[in-house]
Amino acid sequence: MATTQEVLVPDIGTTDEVDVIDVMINPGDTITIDDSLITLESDKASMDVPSPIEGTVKSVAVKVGDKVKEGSLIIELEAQAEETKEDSVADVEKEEPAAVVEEQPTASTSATQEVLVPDIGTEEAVDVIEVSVKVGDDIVVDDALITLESDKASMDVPAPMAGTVKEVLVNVGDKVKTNAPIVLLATSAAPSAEKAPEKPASKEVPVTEKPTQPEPAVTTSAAAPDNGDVHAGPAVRRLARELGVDLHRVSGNGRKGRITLENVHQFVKAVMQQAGGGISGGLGLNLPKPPVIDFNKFGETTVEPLSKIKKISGANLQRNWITIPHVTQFDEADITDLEEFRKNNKALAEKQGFKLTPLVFIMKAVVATLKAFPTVNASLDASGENLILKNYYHIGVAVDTPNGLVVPVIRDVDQKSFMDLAKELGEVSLKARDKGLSLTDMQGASFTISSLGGISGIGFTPIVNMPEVAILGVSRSSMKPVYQNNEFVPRLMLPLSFSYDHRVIDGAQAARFTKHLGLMLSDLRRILL
Ligand code: CAO
Repeated sequence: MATTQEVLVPDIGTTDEVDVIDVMINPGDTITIDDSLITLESDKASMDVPSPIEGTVKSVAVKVGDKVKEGSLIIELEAQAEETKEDSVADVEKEEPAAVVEEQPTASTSATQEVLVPDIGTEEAVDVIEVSVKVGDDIVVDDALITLESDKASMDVPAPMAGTVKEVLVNVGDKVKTNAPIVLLATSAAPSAEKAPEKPASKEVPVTEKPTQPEPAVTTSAAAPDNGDVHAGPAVRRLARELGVDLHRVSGNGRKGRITLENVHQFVKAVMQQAGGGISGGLGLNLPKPPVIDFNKFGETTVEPLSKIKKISGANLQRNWITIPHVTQFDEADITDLEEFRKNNKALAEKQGFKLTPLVFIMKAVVATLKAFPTVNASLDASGENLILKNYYHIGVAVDTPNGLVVPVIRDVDQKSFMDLAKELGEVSLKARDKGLSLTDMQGASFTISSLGGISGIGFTPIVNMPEVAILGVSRSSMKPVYQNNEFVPRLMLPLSFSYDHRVIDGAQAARFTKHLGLMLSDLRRILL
């Protein structure tokens, strides 16, 4: 049977009137015990008023901006005489305070309360990963005391009452179980009944859960943002006020979308990362941090620091990969005749002390193609609005060294013979592997070639070497049946992978580029035309 009950403002620790800054319910809402009804704010603190009973809201007697005091009517509630509350997902999400042991209760003066770890849903000890309070802190109801982390989830333990922290009984790194003491609180009054449930549950927040990507919104004006109408508890509002966070910009992942302390912390962290670089390198991206994993849990490990080259080239590769919209065009070039020519002249090169590999022919064919497609031999200027076309043909060649990838530059490739190039390529590769390259040796390329042809593979997606706008990847050639003049003939085919900056080069242009390059490679005499 339904009965109508009035819910009044409880003892709020002052006889003064306080402001109603948030009303979370509407007539017709079905609420459960401890659902926040309104938020009150005095000069010193703000606090949520939770519902002591469950039922359906018949009428709401207050609105934002009203002033109320202890005993003021908040709502009329149609309550069910018989409780039929079922265990549901909402129960798991319910934000409940920690358990309390009253040490020296007095009627209305001061008392010391021991706050215990609530029922954390496991008998195992879990880690204390954060202690949010220190001795002397004045805390209000729902302020986070500590954060616990198990294998599956992390959870804040909120304060069940207001008071001053007399002693903190746990440290970061401790392991605690349900009912372990957390803090001793000096309180001015005994805890109110509605804030000391018999078997409290903790709110679980999945470890992987992140707020949705926020826009930068840390308020820089002197005035605090008006957070009155958002769904957040007093501790969260206080933190937001301190940090100047506009809570309208923060996504809440608490019960009914309520904003939690963690949501505010994550939001501020994301904004700071955007402003200061962080993992996204100042690119305005809110990328999640890579997980920190102790691999020793799974087996024996050895730590090997990355080489200096890997660290430097890694940062550049990451920037280029993220900032350049890449597309890779794959194609094949028939190099049967080229290979015959190369083999015929290989011994000549060897006599002079160097190797004549397909790469030098590819370099020459690339330069002839760049001349036909000048926008590929180019860079975007700093504004990103102009293309700088280069009238020189300096080709960067990716060289694999024991310490990592380096890209020495062979200058004026258009003005050098195949033999000159073969000799120079041999020399710079050696210099690169002996760590003998200077900074100048690696500057000024207008286009880069990365050849894995000496190793293996049928294609890959090379990363454009900024400020260039394209790069050619070359894989290992192989004999393939090619349909020519009504029959299949064996031809030596060279796989080409042409990655380009789509802001500068479009797909059709890329396809024409690789087609033209294929023509050059299939008959080197075309280079001279
Ligand atoms: N198809 C078939 N065979 C090829 C080939 C290809 N595309 N390219 C080279 N070869 C052959 C060569 O002819 C040579 O064989 P022979 O000795 O019988 O003539 C053999 O493979 C080894 O060549 P090489 O690799 O020593 O010489 P190269 O001129 O082709 O390359 C260099 C020089 C410095 C580019 C290369 O040694 C190198 O470091 N490549 C790796 C570049 C790299 O790591 N790129 C990845 C960047 S993205 O991470």
